[in-house]
Amino acid sequence: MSGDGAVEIAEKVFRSSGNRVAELPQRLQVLGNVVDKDGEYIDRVLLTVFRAPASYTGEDTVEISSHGGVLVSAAVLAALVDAGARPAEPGEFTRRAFINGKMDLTQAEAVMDLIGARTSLALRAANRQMEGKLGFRVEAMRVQLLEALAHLEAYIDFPEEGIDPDSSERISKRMLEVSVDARVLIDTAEEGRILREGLSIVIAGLPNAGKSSLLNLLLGFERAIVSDAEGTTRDTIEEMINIRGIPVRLIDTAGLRKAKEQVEKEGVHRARREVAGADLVLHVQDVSLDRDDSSPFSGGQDEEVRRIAVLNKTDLGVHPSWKEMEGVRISCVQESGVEMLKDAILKEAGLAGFEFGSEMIAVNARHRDCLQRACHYSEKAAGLLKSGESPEFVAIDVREALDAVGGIVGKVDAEELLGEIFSSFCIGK
Ligand SMILES: Nc1nc2c(ncn2[C@@H]2O[C@H](COP(=O)(O)OP(=O)(O)OP(=O)(O)O)[C@@H](O)[C@H]2O)c(=O)[nH]1
Ligand SMILES: [Mg+2]
Repeated sequence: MSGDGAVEIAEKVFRSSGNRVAELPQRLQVLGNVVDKDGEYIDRVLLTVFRAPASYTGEDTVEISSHGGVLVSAAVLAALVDAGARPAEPGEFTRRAFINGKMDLTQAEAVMDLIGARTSLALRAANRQMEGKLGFRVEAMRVQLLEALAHLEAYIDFPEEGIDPDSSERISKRMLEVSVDARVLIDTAEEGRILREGLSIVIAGLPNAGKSSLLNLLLGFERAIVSDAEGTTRDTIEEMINIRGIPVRLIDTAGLRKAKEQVEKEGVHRARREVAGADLVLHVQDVSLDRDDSSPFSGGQDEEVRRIAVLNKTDLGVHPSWKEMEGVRISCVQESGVEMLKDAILKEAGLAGFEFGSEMIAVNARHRDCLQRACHYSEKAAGLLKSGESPEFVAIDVREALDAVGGIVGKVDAEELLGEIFSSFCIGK
């Protein structure tokens, strides 16, 4: 519970051998019972009081650790609500922490990234952001812009002077520095997307090539049905895996062929759709058979997706027609070639030796949009200065850039923006 009244409400439900919650030392766990409004015992719990501002939200906060289980925690929550509390909205604790100045917006977002992280690399990136590494960089940009704006404002106050070439040069240098800094961060957005959402890899190819066998092999358990009947897989099957710290959404699909029957047709249709939207396609082929040069891909969009030729069933002996063919040779039955395939995947996705810069920053899509706006207006302002435009006009663009940069860390007044960010949190964070 957080906010005014948290301690008073806790008082009504908590019993601990005569201790009053209001008098408990803060940050010390105390053993006691939670009771309902009729004084009936619910659970034996530990309770901790945090006094403002030394709490997660910056407000008075009371934490109750009850036994696990759905009924127990529901009963404890119900007792608190009966005593005057209300359930938190999604992300409300972190939202309050942000509003009370405990963290900037990039740090608040990192809380979400942290909870959602699926690999150790994603976790490290979230932790860096939570430490304020991104906020720090953005703050430096803000200072540059504010100083540029202050100089421009001074000229606006004395219009008869005009900007002297020296100051003009200095201001435009600041603006260009901001745009360079912004570009460096924008370049991390693709890594950020992959760490947050996962690299999407689609397994595709002719029926019976061993696509589902490959999914199972990479996954480490028998997830998809494997059989020697062509057209075994109909619907797409999606699982998350971790390839050397990179989260990957691995998608098995129906064999690409001209299907006759309705369900398989739909399966092939779905397979093509997945292929067109993939970051990378693993084109699985059976090397024990004579090589057929015709592509199972339909041309157009799905031909443009990056692709790795995966030459499967090497254990059956390689048909001579595959001799010259480039690709990763594997056998799902013998479980060979997997590490080479992983190397190839990371290389093809541009993630070989994936390391962030020493600072491990990887921005999200919202940051990227703000940074692009900042970049655009900083460069525009520099251009206007160069062409001798009056300071009023230049200042308009500098303010736009400042607004964009401020949006990253939350230094703007935008209820709507906050609503959008925190509504994607889970309840209780
Ligand atoms: N010998 C050998 N057989 C394999 C290998 N990989 C898969 N198979 C066999 O090939 C057959 C087809 O495998 P699946 O994984 O079901 O093939 P698929 O590409 O998913 O097939 P569809 O879902 O029908 O498109 C099965 O009998 C597998 O056991 C391999 O590396 N070596
Ligand atoms: Mg299959």
